[in-house]
Amino acid sequence: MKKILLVNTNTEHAPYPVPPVGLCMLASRLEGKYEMQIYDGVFPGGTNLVDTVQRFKPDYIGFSIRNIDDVVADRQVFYVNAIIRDFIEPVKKATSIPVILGGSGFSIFPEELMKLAKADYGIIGEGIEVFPELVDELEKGNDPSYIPNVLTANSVKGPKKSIKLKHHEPWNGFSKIDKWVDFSPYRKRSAYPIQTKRGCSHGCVYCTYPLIEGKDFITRKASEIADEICEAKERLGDVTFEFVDSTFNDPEYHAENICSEIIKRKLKVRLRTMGINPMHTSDKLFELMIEAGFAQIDATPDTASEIMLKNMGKGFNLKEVKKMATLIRKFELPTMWFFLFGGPGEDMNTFQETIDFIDQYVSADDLVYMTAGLRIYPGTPLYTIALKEKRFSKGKSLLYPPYFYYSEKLNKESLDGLIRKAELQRPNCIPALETHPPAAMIAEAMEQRIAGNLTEPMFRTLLRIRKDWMAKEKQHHLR
Ligand code: B12
Repeated sequence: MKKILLVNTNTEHAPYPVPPVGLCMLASRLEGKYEMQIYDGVFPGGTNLVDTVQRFKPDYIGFSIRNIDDVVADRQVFYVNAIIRDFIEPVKKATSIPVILGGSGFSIFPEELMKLAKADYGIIGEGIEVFPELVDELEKGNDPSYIPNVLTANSVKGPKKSIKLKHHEPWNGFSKIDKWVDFSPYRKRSAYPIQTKRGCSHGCVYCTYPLIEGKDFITRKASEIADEICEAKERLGDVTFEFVDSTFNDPEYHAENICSEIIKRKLKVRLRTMGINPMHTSDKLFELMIEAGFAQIDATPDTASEIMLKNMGKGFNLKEVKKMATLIRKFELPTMWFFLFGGPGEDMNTFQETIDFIDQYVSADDLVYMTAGLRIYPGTPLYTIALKEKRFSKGKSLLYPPYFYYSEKLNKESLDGLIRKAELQRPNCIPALETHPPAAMIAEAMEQRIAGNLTEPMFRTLLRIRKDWMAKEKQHHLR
């Protein structure tokens, strides 16, 4: 049987280390047909990768490139050089097996990354359908460049866009993460990721999700998702399950079906999710989510200004954002809020409208992340807006340095100043630059959680400590 090694090149530990769910899905799909192994670089970096390659002797090697940069204008961590230096180049030096690239970061900048990494093949977008097809064609000795979403070293002339693929619905998204990678180091501060669908049909101007996942929602069966959670719980015991979909409650019926299935089976699990879409919230959804075991959610309206909701292409209105906020308070669901300032047309008034919303609707125990500047990615509506505004010329690579969009009416300095002022008056509001808590704060939080047997979301513990530290610092200055 031919062998395939899949390599997770993501070494980022903030805000917490994330298990390579996409690679595990690929491995689970291909096992049986090929002998599969995953090298998880999160904790060792690339240190023992060449040893692994020499021992396993794969016929093909796939590298997942998830993160390009950290999307924070004032930090600008760029991951790509280290990925090539520590993972891809050492393997290329040690062997001549075909190098295949994929992953969400790769899918945003496929041509640039193919060239930089001197890769043989690349797959844009989801891999579970295309990766087996690519390997089959290579096994037959065929040129695979005709396969939708596949790039080859000889056909890197772009732009080749992510093309909608036919999934064999209902599709099997089991990742069985702990079978492929050691889950124990993830237990401390991470969660078990679950993807319940692919795709995003929304049109937020800056967002890459439709480019990576396609524009249509392609859902998994609720019963299959419950099976996956149930089996993982049996193997791993007490872990938090995190939904990693673009938005959890789209389509609305899908989120409700998943919750109902979990309730029906009495799974008694701890759940959290990324983006809740304000458009599809209701008492019914929140009741089901609480009963199913949701311990926290992320609310990502980006803005609470009617004008900016429109300019950012959010597809929902302020009334719907207020409704979501009211439901969050009613059901006392711990929430991390995310606001993104500086989009097209942002000015002092629209900024203030969002701050007023925070004051009126967001609990002081909930966290508010405030980011300034929108990272521009090729293929997004914001890219077209920026081109029209002559921010840069067509063809300019936006891979590095990352380009951040700021409204013409509110420049970077003024916006940073407004955010700083808002933060000083509201201890639960945190600018993007401070979203990685210092190691000492994390250590104190872990201590408190163990000593007090705390089950509250980690962000609540961190927020309390942050408030204590801020109060102490204030007292110190007053003395
Ligand atoms: C969920 C998510 C998070 C969650 C993760 C929670 C968790 N427990 O896993 C949280 C909120 C913690 C998070 C944090 C961050 N994230 Co994030 N995240 C996502 C999101 C929405 C989904 C990722 C995911 O799990 N998808 C589901 C799995 C199944 O899909 P997948 O891994 O992509 O794999 C499929 C394909 O990509 C492909 N594939 C994958 N690998 C390979 C390899 C080969 C060889 C092949 C052929 C195919 C292939 O096949 C797989 C199966 O179909 C993506 C956006 C998106 N829509 O992809 C952003 C995204 C990956 N995140 C991004 C970023 C930047 C970050 C942060 C750096 C932000 C920050 N400053 O903190 C951190 C980094 C965290 C870390 N430790 O790495 C960026 C990366 C691009 C960039 N600009 O660099 C993305 C693309 C969003 C964006 N801005 O466009 N994130």
